[in-house]
Amino acid sequence: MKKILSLGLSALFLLGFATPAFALVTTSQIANGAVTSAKIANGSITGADMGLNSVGARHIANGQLKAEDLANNAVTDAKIVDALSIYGGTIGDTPIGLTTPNDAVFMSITAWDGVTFLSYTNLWDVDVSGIFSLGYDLLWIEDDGVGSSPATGTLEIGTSFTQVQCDDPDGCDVTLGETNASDGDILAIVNASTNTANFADTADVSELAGAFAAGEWDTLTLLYEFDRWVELSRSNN
Ligand SMILES: [Ca+2]
Ligand SMILES: [Ca+2]
Ligand SMILES: [Ca+2]
Ligand SMILES: [Ca+2]
Repeated sequence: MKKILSLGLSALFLLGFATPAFALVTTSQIANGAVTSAKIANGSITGADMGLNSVGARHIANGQLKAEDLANNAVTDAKIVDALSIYGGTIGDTPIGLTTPNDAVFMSITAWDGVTFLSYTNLWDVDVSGIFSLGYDLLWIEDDGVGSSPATGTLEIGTSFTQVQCDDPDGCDVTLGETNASDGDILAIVNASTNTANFADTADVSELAGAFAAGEWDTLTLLYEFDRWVELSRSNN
């Protein structure tokens, strides 16, 4: 009688009339490649079907996860660690703390073209605890080869420190340029040559306390005020 009952149930299963409570299907029962994406309906596997950490980096081939696979704003701030560590990479066109001032600590920052420091708390615009360096630029004026006539050159600000090298034994007449200058620019000039560098007191261009014939190692410091350079100080060294 038992035998007959057992045969009867098996027959029912084969005919699809009943579903046995079998154990879950394990990976060992699925041949490699047996389940392809074509056999899985769109959306049939959801996050609830997968255990925590069940999909690791080793399951995603290089380049397989693309922008179109992620809905807009699918990765929220909560899913990203607070500490951003980039090893051997760069940040391109990525604003950090764009609208709200944020703190960032770096060992070293190199910026091309320009850096603007804005005051948010009105405590400090720039707080330098190390060496404050003005950079270095050189205005080299060659000997014009004309005796008793000074050579001429135009000093256009490139960095806040410019060294003048005058090779003309008759001296060099240096004109202050205004093409690169912006309101508030500071320019410290040092004559590093034995020949004299002459700076004129010229209205609308270089407003000095008077003409300055700078000898070797003499300095002239200027501030650009709207539409002209004005003298801050000079030193006869
Ligand atoms: Ca000359
Ligand atoms: Ca001017
Ligand atoms: Ca003057
Ligand atoms: Ca001197």
